[in-house]
Amino acid sequence: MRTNQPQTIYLNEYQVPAYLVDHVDLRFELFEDGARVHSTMTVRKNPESSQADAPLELNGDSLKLESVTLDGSQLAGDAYEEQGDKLVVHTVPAQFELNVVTWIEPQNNTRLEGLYKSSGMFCTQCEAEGFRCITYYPDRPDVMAVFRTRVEADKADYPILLSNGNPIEQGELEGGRHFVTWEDPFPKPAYLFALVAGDLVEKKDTFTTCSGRSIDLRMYVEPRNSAKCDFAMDALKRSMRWDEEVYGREYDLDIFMIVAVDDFNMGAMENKGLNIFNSSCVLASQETATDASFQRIEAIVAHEYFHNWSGNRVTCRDWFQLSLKEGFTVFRDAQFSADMGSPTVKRIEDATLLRTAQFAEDAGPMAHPVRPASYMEISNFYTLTIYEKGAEVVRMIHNLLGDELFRKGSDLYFERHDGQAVTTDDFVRAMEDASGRDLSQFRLWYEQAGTPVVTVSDEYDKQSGVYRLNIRQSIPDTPGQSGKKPQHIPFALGLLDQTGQPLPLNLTADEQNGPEERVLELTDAEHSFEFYGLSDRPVPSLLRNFSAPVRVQYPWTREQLLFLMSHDPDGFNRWDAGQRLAVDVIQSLMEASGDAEIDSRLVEAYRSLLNDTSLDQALVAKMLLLPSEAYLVELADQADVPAIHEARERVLTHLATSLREELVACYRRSLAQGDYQLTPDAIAHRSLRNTALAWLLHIKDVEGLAFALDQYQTADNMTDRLGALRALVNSDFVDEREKTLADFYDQFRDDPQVVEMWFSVQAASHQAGQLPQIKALLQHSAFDWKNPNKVRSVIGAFAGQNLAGFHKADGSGYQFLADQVCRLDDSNPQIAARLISPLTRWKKYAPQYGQQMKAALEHVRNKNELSRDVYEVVLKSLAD
Ligand code: B3K
Ligand code: ZN
Repeated sequence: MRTNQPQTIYLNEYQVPAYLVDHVDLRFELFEDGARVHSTMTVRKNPESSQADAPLELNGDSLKLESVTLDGSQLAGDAYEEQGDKLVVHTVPAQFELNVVTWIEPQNNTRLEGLYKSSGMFCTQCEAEGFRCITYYPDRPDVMAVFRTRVEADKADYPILLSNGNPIEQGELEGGRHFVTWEDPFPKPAYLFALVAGDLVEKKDTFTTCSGRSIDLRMYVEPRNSAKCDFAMDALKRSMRWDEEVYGREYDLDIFMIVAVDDFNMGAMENKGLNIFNSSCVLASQETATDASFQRIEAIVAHEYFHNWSGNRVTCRDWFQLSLKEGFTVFRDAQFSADMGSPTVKRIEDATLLRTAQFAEDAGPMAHPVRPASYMEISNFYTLTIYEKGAEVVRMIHNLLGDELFRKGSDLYFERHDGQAVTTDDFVRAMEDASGRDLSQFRLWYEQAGTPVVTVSDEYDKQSGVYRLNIRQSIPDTPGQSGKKPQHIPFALGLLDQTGQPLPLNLTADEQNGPEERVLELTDAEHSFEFYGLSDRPVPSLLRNFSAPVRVQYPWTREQLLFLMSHDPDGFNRWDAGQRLAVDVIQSLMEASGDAEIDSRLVEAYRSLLNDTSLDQALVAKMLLLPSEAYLVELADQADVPAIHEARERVLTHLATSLREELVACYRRSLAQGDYQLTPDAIAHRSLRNTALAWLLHIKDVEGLAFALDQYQTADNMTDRLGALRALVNSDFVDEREKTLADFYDQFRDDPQVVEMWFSVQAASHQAGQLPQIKALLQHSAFDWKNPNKVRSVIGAFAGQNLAGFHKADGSGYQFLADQVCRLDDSNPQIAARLISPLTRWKKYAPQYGQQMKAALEHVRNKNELSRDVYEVVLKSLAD
């Protein structure tokens, strides 16, 4: 057990930096047994700091200090001090040049923070606090400097040497070595620093900006990946154009580079001019990537590119402001993806993630506001709340202001704060100033954690023709926060008549032709809204397009849900009505003892979805997917996973058996859709086909088996090949499953991204992913403990997606996870802290499970030398 507890950092203790750095000159000498880093900083006292004679404090982690020189004189040993994670220089003048030389060992860096090696190349990850693993530096985002970086390495092994900005000089050195010097004219925080050195192939393209400047676009990948770059390059160009057109943002440097690396803790990183990507989030080809991967790649390429303005040109003052860049940038990439594909489908996907995982986070022990007030380890705060809820908060501002004023607000924000490190409050203020709207109550979205619950009831008076909605909001207590104030919630709604026609929303008796949709603004704990001139009781369509990240409670009847499923003009709410109906059917099966009947109306609703080809097939493809087990857990009080799993499987079996003919027809129809394309419609057909296949195999249909084997063999793309494999893996056809799995591995064993899919298809399956099988996967020759993608694709998929395999009454799944977390904590704490998250919600589960989960957490807590990352998560999860 650890003895010295890590410190908590508080937002309200923020102080401006005592010293500023204007320029940094870096020189990296890269060798096989380590790297020497020479840093020369131009430093001055911050005129805004009240700490008059403060010593100079620089952050450092795992560094070997070789020398410190101030204004050309080497400092004597008593002039400075290395204090754990700091270098303190006791007395410094008002302005000076400081030179620091450190020795680091990238080849032994398994944390993948700072400078490290991945498949033979050097690369970096500095956000949030990785730069301090490279050299001593004021590693905080409000210290912004102009960086010049010289990289030196062996020329044969590392022909490509990259850093931020534009290349300004290159040349040969003795001993077969060479160098390249890069200069980034835009002042930036150290977290945006990047360096890459390796033997990489270069893919070239260009982009002409709106003002006519020609930008060199470059992708650098290992030679074996050179055929997998086109899609990302195209997505990059579309992102650049889109940001000009929609936000008026032009790219600023002369070159923009993307590098793919295999070992990476997260998806990608927006380093200025040199984005570094996890290979799985950038490399793709028709044969090796699924539709979901293509869409993810497009979104991440856009996201990192958009950060050039929302994050880099305007950055965060401190890490409490993380959502300033992440929430805004996720909102921007969601708008982009909606424009590139189907807006309704994109909204459904985002809302699904939010309702399944972010709501769970917001109701658990790690719940925190979009702008947290404290943290121990900032790496733990790259959360769904910061990213996804943060994006919803920006979306609500967009909805309240409308397109035009929102754009005025974002223009003002970028113009006012260009080159600055600012706060979420500055963002909201720019929106207020540009629009004239008062967002003071709205700011509570940044300060209060927890998902608001909006409870709706209604009354209709036939005589007066008045329909009244009573709307209450409440926000649950979260760790450290109770008694919350009502928030400003934009609540979009419509009313339908009995034939499904939209009704005018007249808010006064005199109004005649009110709009068919309104956004009500909820600001009090309780409101009543009256709608006039209605000759019949209407059916309400609530929270259209998921206009706020809240839970809506309304006593829908199944009749109303069926009606909305087929009539609501709001595509999102059509889907949502179907989900609510399916949830209701599954939940009532769980409540009823014995063999309760399954409502035949659910079957009929799915039958019409399958039969009616005039419907938007992209929406149908989404509507056919039953609510996930994870979502059903989230909705439960004391979740009993095996019971949830069994009830959901029963509904699936019943639907598939009753709709067998329709499924076969749907399968055949969607197969006849022509050549491979990456359009929303083609994607929808592949999704329909693979859902039909999965359902048929679920009921062990032999014709379905023939379809699956044939599709597996003949597919010209990975979506269909993997779809067939997944259907087989989740079926009872054990022999075919094993044979196909072996064949798939043989075909793709040299492609790490595909091998990762192969791992996760098994680990996420309750058929192929029971604990002994998971343990066998960890022994597989392709498994690699040092590679985060492999760890996620087996252990992450097992604990996060294979709920029935993971949640066993004997606690074996939990104990297994705890052991793996302990093992990983020594090599890569960030990954360990993420992996443990399924255990943190132990209070959510029925006691026989929850207690075992708690015991597994306690086991982790008792480990020696726990990292700060895992310590914080375990401590908070076990708190009362
Ligand atoms: N900003 C990075 C995330 C860094 C995570 C550090 N632990 C990627 C992104 O959100 O674009
Ligand atoms: Zn981001």
